[in-house]
Amino acid sequence: MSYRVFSGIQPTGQITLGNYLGALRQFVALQQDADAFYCVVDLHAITVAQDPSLLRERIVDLATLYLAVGLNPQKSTLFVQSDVSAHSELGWILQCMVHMGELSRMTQFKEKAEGKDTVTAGLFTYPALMAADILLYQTSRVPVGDDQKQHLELTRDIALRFNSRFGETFAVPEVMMLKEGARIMSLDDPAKKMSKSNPNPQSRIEILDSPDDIRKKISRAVTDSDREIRFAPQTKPAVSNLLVIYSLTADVTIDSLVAQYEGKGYGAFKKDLADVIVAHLTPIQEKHREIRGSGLTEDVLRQGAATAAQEAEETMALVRERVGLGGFRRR
Ligand code: AQP
Repeated sequence: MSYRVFSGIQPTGQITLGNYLGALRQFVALQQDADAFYCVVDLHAITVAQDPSLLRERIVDLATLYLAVGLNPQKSTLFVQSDVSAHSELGWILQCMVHMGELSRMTQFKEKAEGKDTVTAGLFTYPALMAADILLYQTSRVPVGDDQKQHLELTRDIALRFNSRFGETFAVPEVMMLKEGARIMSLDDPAKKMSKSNPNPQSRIEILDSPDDIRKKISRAVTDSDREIRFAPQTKPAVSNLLVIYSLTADVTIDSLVAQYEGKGYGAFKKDLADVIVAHLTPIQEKHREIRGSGLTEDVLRQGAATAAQEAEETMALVRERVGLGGFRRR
């Protein structure tokens, strides 16, 4: 039987190999069996300042990338979060269900707030909006990278709390995470996760990077002190991260890579890794170029918003009734 999947990505920058390997690639695999809803979460993006015209461009770029990596709009619903106002409405209701203490414990908030003079209230309540995104669609599974695990756990707690207070309303979702690749690390610092909004572009491979840029970034990626290619995340985090990227991109095991590069040093390994990434990303980039500007993305998003709004409204009608809210316009 088909099951409901929901996930989203923020249009906060160019999508990285981390976003792709940890999340986006799973979206494509899941659409075979799942009834999937995939979202460009633009309301989440504005929890930090965004340039309006750049934001709009990135929304279309990201949705185009969804299509370019193989999401099929006949099988999955693709839409933009702000096109379905139920996200904001349920987000507010769930803000009234989540506790300040719970939000204060979120490591992503702490990381993003660190060193800033001011942070928005939206950044703090971000997990309530994320819970709304997921719960609106009666989602049973959420494919995400490791950094979203804590938010998912909070989503489950909020769903259980709501259900126990108001009666069964939401499906309680399960997190789906890869064993390897759920946390791809930065190329310049293996202690930090690869991130699309990291100010240093050398820290990440972007899916739309040119072959030249990919080769340069991989050749400059930090390595560990000895010259051995071994998988040891604790003692050799940089090379282990490159091995994970290689293994997932080329679809070969880490053990076979370690055997292949025994005694060969970092130069040959990095050159082959860059070739593998370029070969993997070239068809995606070609497809992206073909779709961008054709009008397909906009059509898909228009249709997706209508489908998602209808689905979300079913949940919202129940939520409003359970909570005891308004309802006069609709009666
Ligand atoms: N480094 C990563 N490795 C594996 N998965 C990752 N994800 C993010 N970084 C990695 C997963 O990508 C999905 C989309 O992420 P997001 O756009 O919702 O925001 P994020 O998790 O905060 O990702 P970024 O790239 O670091 O964005 P910014 O810089 O805007 O904060 C999620 O499933 C995430 O787990």
